Amino acid sequence: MADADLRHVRPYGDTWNDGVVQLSFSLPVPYGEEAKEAARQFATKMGLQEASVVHATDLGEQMTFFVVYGKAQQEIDFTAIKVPKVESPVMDFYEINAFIRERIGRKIVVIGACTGTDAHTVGIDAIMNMKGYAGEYGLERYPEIDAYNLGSQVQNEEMVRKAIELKADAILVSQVVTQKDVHIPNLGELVDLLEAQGLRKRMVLICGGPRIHHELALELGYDAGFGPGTLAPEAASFIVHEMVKRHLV
Ligand code: B12
Repeated sequence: MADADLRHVRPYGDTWNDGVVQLSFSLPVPYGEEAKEAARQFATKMGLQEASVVHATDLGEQMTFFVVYGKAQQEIDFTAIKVPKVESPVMDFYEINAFIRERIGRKIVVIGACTGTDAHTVGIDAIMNMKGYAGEYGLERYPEIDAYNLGSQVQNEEMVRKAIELKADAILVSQVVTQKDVHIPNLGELVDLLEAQGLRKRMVLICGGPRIHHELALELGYDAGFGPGTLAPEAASFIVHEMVKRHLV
């Protein structure tokens, strides 16, 4: 294998740096040879060289799905990439409970929900449910955490009301639907409501979902953001470290 020059990175297809990528998309045209040619021309206009349609499926209703191969000419300077990440060390179930006992000295209270109009509960359940996800217990199983999963389509006002009632140390928000960027104002509204109540600085606020990343979360006024594949210990480790760091104990 050739030595990678990380300042000039291109996709690897068949040979080093050949730039070959696979692209899939649908066009609103009836299936046929003209459709394939339209897809090839579209990929060429995107800048792919030697574009070739390797798969086309009739989706019905004048819609065709394509898979196209082609050679991209662009390259990336990998050494110049900086991505904000959640930096706190990840502990396991036992270490987190011990950390809470020793460094916080009381049980902590967390509330979580899928908020706004979003009804996708599987993500927040994966983080909170007793039975857990991918081999990791959810927060309800942690003896040192009182975890309240409020479910789906919880309005921001209700989140704030519950946070006050339960004296929450941390709020966990899940946002899965991102069509038309619906998650942006919804996530921002919760921050505004917490600030209006003077609560924002007194609690840890995190969000997660398949299209959430840490940088976006910080921009929106959250303490951290967690993307696809997150496990409960990652969220819990961040919460407890953040509580100690900010003296919220
Ligand atoms: C199951 C599902 C549904 C179910 C939800 C059932 C339920 N009780 O949750 C039902 C059928 C109800 C549904 C409805 C809809 N859905 Co739907 N659904 C899905 C599907 C197939 C799987 C989602 C899922 O369960 N993922 C598994 C979990 C474990 O992953 P996750 O959510 O990413 O969670 C992980 C991380 O993101 C993170 N995480 C998530 N939240 C949080 C929170 C915190 C605090 C932390 C720390 C971490 C964290 O940790 C989790 C574990 O690792 C996806 C497609 C897909 N394959 O992803 C579409 C999908 C999400 N749905 C979609 C859509 C459009 C809809 C509808 C609008 C469809 C419609 N027109 O009616 C409705 C919306 C309903 C509503 N009001 O929200 C789109 C969203 C597109 C977009 N970009 O917004 C998707 C992507 C499908 C698609 N390709 O179009 N859906």
